[in-house]
Amino acid sequence: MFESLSERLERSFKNLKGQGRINELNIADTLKDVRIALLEADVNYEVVNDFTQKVREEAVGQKVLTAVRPSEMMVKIVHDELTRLMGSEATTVNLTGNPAIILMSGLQGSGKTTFSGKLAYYLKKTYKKKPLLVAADVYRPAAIDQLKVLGKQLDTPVYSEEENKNPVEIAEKAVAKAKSEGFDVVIIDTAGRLAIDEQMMNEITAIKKAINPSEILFVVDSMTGQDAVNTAREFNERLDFDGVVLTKLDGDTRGGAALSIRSVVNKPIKFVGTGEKIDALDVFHPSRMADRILGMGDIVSLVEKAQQQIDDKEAARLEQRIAKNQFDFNDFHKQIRQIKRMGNLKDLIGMIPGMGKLVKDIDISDDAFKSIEAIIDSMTPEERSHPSVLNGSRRQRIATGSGTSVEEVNRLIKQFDQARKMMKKVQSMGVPKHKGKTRTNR
Ligand SMILES: Nc1nc2c(ncn2[C@@H]2O[C@H](COP(=O)(O)OP(=O)(O)O)[C@@H](O)[C@H]2O)c(=O)[nH]1
Ligand SMILES: [Mg+2]
Repeated sequence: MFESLSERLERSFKNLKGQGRINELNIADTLKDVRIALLEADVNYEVVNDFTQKVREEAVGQKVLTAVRPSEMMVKIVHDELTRLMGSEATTVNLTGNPAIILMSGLQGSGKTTFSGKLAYYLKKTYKKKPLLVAADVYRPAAIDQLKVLGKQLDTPVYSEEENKNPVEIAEKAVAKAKSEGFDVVIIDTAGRLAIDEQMMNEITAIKKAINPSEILFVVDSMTGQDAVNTAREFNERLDFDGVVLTKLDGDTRGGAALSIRSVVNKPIKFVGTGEKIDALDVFHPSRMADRILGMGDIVSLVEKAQQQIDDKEAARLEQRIAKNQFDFNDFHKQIRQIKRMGNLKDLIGMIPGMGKLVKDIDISDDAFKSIEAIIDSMTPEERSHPSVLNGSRRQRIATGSGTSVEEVNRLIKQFDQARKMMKKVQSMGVPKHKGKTRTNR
């Protein structure tokens, strides 16, 4: 699966080998290669653009981790971005309702009937469910037989009406039967067409309306690449389905569908089919899929560990400085930069002790910290680490240098003092103490 994509991505990281750190310049070639790799894997053009843009932003803003090489850092960044692209979290089927009703949709040959059988097997095994399979593909007699064969193999009943050509009626009767006979899940296999057509869409929409399913799954052949994405878009517009099933991932699919569908239709991939056998079904895990695409799981965990260590070290250092009343404008500035890098300011602001008050009157936008940063930048190193030397003439100089007013400088310094006191107070109120601190107190 995805062999050539994996190979190409791996090769693209080699560009960065031996470089001291990631910057706009040395990352350019790598990004170009990543881009080509994705386009060749038949990933949607816009998705690729968005992807490389995000990777660039992430990479250039990264802290320098001395424990890992830039190429390793890039692997981790691309891995995380791939995961995000595929939806981050695994999501499963909605089994609420008595019975829960799961409706299949998709083109002919996508794997609906096969997947219906697989899903029945999976739900029996994993959730101890009692499913009823429903043959609502009324156009091909062979389709009903195919489902019956699967049902027999699984020891699961199949509801069908050989003479009835009305799939809506069949679906309704099947649900009624499930209710009266104690089946807790109804899986409805429907007819597809070779291409999108109006009749098929009307039919499945009518079934949806009649039985109000708890879950509509769109089944698609991953080998069809960009076509899969387009079909998904059309089905979603008509049906507003709940999730995607990607079949035939065992073949030599290039990966485009797996990587594009989620962000194009904004619906999660829930399952993948990996073979013709009844148990060839996997719950879709975005990060595991990213692992498989990159094939570099060990590097990813290496970088995670290094990041964790840096964060722990920094947190411990900061804690000590607050305790000793040494928290200064350098630390403050570092914090601001960190917050900016993390993105969504509004969510993060409340998480830092004392910080909420400091920015209370400031409009929280991307450049909320602009004047604060300008003021800190205009301080001398001594002023930054010893704010107590900031007398009137220094404040005047800083205001001029930063293009702000003395009032603004005064306000910042006052608020900084308050924040510092607040932090110390918060810390002495039983925030877990770091080992290093206990030692200095002895
Ligand atoms: N290799 C492979 N073949 C599959 C998979 N899912 C379905 N198929 C095959 O694809 C063909 C069409 O499947 P079917 O379930 O009849 O599609 P439907 O027309 O949508 O009901 C059959 O030959 C299946 O055996 C899969 O995950 N991997
Ligand atoms: Mg079928």
